[in-house]
Amino acid sequence: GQVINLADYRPTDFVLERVDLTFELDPTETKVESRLIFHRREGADTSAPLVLDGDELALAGLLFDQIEMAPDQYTATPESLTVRDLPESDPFELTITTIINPEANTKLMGLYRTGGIYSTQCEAEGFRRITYFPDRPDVLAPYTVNIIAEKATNPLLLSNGNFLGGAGYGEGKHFAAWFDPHPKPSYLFALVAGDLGVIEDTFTTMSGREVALKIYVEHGKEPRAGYAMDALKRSMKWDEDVFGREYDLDIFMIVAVSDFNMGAMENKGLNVFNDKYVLADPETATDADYANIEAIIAHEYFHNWTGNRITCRDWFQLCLKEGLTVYRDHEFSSDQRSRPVKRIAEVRHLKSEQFPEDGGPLAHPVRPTQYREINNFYTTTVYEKGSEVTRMIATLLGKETFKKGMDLYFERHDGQAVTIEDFVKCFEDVSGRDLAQFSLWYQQAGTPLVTASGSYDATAKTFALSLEQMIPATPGQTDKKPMHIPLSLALFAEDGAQLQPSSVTGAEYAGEILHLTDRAQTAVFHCIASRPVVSINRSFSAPIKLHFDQTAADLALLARNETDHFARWQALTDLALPTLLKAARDGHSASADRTFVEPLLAAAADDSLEPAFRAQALALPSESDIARELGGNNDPDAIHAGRQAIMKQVADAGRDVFLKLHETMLTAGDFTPDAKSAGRRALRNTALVYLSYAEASPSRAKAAFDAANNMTDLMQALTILAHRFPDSAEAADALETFRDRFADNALVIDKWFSVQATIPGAKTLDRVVELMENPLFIRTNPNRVRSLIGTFAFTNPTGIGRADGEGYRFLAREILDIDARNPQLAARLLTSMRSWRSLEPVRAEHARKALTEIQQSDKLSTDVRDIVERTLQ
Ligand code: BAL
Ligand code: ZN
Repeated sequence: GQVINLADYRPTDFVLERVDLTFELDPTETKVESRLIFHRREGADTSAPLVLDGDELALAGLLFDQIEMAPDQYTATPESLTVRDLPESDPFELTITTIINPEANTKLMGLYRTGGIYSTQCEAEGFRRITYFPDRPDVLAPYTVNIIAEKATNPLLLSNGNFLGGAGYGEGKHFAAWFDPHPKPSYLFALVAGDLGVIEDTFTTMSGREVALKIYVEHGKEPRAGYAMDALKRSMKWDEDVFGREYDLDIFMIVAVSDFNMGAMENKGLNVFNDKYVLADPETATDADYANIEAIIAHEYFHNWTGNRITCRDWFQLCLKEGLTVYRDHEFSSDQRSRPVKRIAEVRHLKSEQFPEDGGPLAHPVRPTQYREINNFYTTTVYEKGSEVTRMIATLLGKETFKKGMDLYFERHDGQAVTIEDFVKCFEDVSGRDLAQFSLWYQQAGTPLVTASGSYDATAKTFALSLEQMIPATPGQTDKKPMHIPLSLALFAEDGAQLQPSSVTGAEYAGEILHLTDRAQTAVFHCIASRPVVSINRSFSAPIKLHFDQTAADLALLARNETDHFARWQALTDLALPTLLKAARDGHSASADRTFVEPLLAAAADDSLEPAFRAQALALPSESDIARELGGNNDPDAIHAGRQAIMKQVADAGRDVFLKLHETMLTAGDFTPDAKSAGRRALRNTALVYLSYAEASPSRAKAAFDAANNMTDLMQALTILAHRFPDSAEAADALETFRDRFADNALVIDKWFSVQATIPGAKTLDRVVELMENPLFIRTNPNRVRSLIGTFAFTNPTGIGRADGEGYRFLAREILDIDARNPQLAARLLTSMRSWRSLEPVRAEHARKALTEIQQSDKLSTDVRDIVERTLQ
């Protein structure tokens, strides 16, 4: 694939006015007739040919204003249709016919048919696999879609917009017509046909319009769609209340499918979801599943305004819709649940997924300036760091001004395809602030490192805080400029009370936000009566790494007294890290420092704190967190052994606390998935993990497994048995019982694969290979592949990274195998190798060889080639 550059952007020569599509659905020979009305753009070169995109297409017919075109007037290849010598008429109509094979489409991009259901995935460049088209996000038009199909197998015929009507159509067939009046780019096109069950509801919008809500699922699964419907209605209401955004069609549909590359897709009026993010009931879904469903239903719904009504000019602007929409779904979940607990979870995710990306060979700016394969840019940098950048704008401007900026954005750009500059300009216009330096967050890759040191002058009653920022070099970017970093900051006295300075010099400080804008800066806080304990980057106001040497006593004070509970969690984590890092070197002989264990147990036992917060505090930094902090020469076995030793010591020291939590953190009555109950379950189950260390026996977990009345408890007990006591009869029994009970539930069987793929140690590879032969493992199903191979590659460092290199060789083989069917899935799996250079030399060499083996294959997709070459460079 060739490199596409942001700097080369140019609008099209032709403006698309209208799209009329007719699909005659057939499993292997679907006929697509596309009528496109174009006019020449004012000022465009009149001799310019019309070039349309294709991907693996064959042209079956071409009419210009209803007249067949002569073969010398155009060139059709699988990748493009070029029409030369266009007649004078303007506007003009082009009618293009293609025949496509949905059953053979294993890439799951474009129109595909699996399990008897036709569905589409067009973002980013899937529409060109359906018909020749100007397949780019800045080409917007209203669509009419006619679908013709066999009635018996496809009672349901769905597309975007409002339903126009339908009727019988010849023998055994019927048709349906849909019209979407809102101009949209092709990536938001969707079509679904087949035989599905439905649950229905309605929502009355703020202006009193009634919207029909429908969620389509496989027959028999309707009862499991209720929570998704509830989440949808709450999302619609929240977007009205918080962002003033009203829904704009008569109907909103969600379809859950089981073969899907992504999590979900925000097609206009017809969201298509991976069923993992729709289906839930207490027996089969964990609390985490419920939270994910709520967040993703909200995310796709929120795209209706941030993505669909206002879309991206080009794919470099992907964060314009994704970063912003992630920010919106984070805010929604924070309002629905506990804000500090949600923030802790967000930051954990950011650090474990985005920081390694930003610090490795795949690092790229939130808004990249070049790509070879856009599918490879649906990354945590674009999504999660993009959300953090939006969040920083809100922090810099304050809630009200941020709201004004969003209002202006919706008003100014509705119906347009715009850029990050257009977005940022709205906030500059409402605030009067120059955001040029701030915009470096979109342009410079790499996680900024901020180093802080403080000194108190008791005579002058001043506290000086020196800050320095450094942005590491990343691929293609060596010299970085200093960024505008908003640091939420507070000072505390020894008694835990907050200290208010009379004034601050040397840096802008307002609303408890300190603006770090220079490479090095010293802020002086005046009238500080006693030596302060500083809390920096509260609520994780900026996505940075912070180096700040604080004593254990100061951190313990923050862990006890910070009013910001995110900062309390951060303090507890900072207390634990040195012990865990040291343990990664000392292995089994590692010992836990009391200064970290005591505050941790105090927080665990503190009934004034939310249970969900306490569970987060007790979940010590993971092995990959520790690896990231160590930064190089990493030995996964040593990290694992060290962490295990520390877990055991915390468990022994806190045994009474954990026993009490396990006894008392029960939830009364029937299962409910609300955040409070989920928090109690999380804390109780965390206590159970520690007790498995303290008691060194599977008995309690086995009893919990037998007693569980919901999937959260069942899964936690199963995980303890399988991970902590993998060779025990209890673990084997529980795995078998679980499999037999849920063998016909694909989403639960995914969990059964994952729990086994994540058993620590070198032996797990053999188990993974064996599980791939299990009849329940279906190679063509992305969820199944991710649950077994993906989980193994991404979250089992001692398994994938076993010292003899077999893990990496296995992964290379599987990636090549998957790439032949589904390049997107293969490329995503390969990103699990992004941190290979921070392994110790022997493992790093095994990883390099495995990557080279992939690179040398002569049949690679553009997707995998792009990732493997960047990973090795
Ligand atoms: N647009 C792809 C799926 C999502 O981010 O919502
Ligand atoms: Zn999205």
